Amino acid sequence: MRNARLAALLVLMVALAGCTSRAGAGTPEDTVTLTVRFSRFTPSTLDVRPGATVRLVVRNLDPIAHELIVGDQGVQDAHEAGTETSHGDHPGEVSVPAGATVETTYTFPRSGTVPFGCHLPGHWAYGMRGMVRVG
Ligand SMILES: [Cu+2]
Repeated sequence: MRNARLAALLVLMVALAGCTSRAGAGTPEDTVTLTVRFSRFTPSTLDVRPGATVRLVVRNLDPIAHELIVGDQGVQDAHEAGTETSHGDHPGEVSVPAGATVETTYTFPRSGTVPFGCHLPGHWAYGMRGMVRVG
């Protein structure tokens, strides 16, 4: 009888542990802070776990506005060519006013690399970009 109760408790504990180790979709598992200064991101290279949902906090120390766009090269090209001036509706895309700290959440793929950067005029070309390495 006592062993049966113990076994039930063990099953429950294992089930709960399973729940907590699997974050639901859109629930950040990690937080990374990107600092912007002189139109550069620091760090400019990030390592994340495969498939991780990451909360990205951006601290803009510059007296000018920036943005953070996370996404594959197609996303980056679209933003470089586009005219959208404010972001915040899509995961991984956020406007960063001068002196502000903002955040966005992005779910990375299972492998590969994902670029990020700022597409305000001239910023990408100047070097305001970086790379996320998955795995
Ligand atoms: Cu910028």
